[in-house]
Amino acid sequence: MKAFWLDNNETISGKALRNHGVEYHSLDVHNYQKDLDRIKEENHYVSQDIVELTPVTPNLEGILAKFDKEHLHTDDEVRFVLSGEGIFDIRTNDDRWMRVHVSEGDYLSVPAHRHHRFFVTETKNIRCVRLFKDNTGWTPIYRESSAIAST
Ligand code: LAC
Ligand code: NI
Repeated sequence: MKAFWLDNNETISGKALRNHGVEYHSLDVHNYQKDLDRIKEENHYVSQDIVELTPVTPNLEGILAKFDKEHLHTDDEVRFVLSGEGIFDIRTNDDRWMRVHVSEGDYLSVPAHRHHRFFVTETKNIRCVRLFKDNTGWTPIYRESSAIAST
């Protein structure tokens, strides 16, 4: 994990991420289920699946075009990266952007109702475990001003 402020490039530690409400851990990709089970119990996450994006994912560009617009969810956005890498931009409560590069072993939870956006890197490859609090679906709510407030 490597995180920094988009407005001044200063580094953000895992502890600082947590202070801004973004849970971060480093877990073993070869032995993670016990840790995830504990996290699920503590945070009332009840379901788990795996999501993967690769250069041959059907409609990859269409999918990425949804993720890279600033949006929020009514559930936490929980991702544990099994392989590949990605970039999360996450707003603080006072609207600063934190840029978080995640790769193998990184566990990240963007709190519910927090604006964020997501990009893949040049490799266009990421495989993640997702955790959810309920099974009602995963619908992004786009920020109205997203088109003009993207920086
Ligand atoms: C999502 C991410 C990628 O909504 O922000 O699934
Ligand atoms: Ni999202």
